[in-house]
Amino acid sequence: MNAFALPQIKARVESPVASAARKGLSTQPKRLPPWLFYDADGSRLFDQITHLPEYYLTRTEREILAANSTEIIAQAAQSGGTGQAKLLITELGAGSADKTRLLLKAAVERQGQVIYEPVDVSASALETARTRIEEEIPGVHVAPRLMDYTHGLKVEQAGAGERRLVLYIGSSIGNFEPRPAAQLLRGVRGGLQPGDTLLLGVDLVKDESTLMAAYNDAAGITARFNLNMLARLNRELGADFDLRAFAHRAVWNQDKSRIEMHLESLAAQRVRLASLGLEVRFRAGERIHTENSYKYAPGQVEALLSATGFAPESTWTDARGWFAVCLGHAE
Ligand code: AVI
Repeated sequence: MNAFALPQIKARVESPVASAARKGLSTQPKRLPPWLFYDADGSRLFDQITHLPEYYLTRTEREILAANSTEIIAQAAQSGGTGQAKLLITELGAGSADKTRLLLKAAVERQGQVIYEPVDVSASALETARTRIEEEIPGVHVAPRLMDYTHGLKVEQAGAGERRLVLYIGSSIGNFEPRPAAQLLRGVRGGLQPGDTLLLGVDLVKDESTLMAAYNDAAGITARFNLNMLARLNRELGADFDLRAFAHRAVWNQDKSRIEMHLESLAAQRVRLASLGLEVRFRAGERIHTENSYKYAPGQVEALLSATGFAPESTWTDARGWFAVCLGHAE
């Protein structure tokens, strides 16, 4: 035997899905992180959610962008009193081509050619965005960036006469608690130069019945989206969750100004996660917290921008005041 042989240490490197499940199901109260929603099935279900009659968010933000994209692009190009800059557009999340298209078209009209950088952790989402956008909008060159932007934005500095416009639309910031949301935006600011801009879309507080309906749709698609998280653990970790023994629950938490999504165990039961060698017990009525979706009060989005290194410039909203899109420049 080699005298220098290292002791046999069985290193177990778990996948992010495995560690999230082990950690979240071994703590009290149980919770699973919302990024677990988005495997291929979950992404398809989310796309269906965005077309539901009750899910006003996507439609309303699109309405705002349709009415104001020319002005938004013009403001971003002139932001910080730097004259007329050429915009380089970065989007956090690969984005539904649908809403992004409105801004890209306005940018092409203004400057002829645009470089568009979708940033995402999913290579397939980036590839879909690239083909869709390049096919649909001549003048846009898509430069995908495979990256986790929640730990800071690492991008090249915009060139002379250029400004970067970062899009964080779709109210995705609402899925972060206040402190991580501010950390995320500070991380984005860290990758930008003064005069670069951020366009942030947020869902606003409104009457409870409208909010509740958006997360409890009659067709049951949001329930399937929520339950898909357990189906995913069955597929990827050899778990034996019985999907009929859990129910989708979405509730409005007034104190925290957020919709919470949970999966409630309908009976006392044990679930095995074979590849983790883990058995998890549930009491009847016990819940797994899967998502928060924060709803902002008017003025709160500007305060968030100011607190994270951006000077708010303009906010656009819809006629009902249900959703807001706010532009701020890096100070
Ligand atoms: C992606 N995010 C903004 C959605 C939301 O409304 O918070 C996710 C979602 N959850 C349930 N329905 C949609």
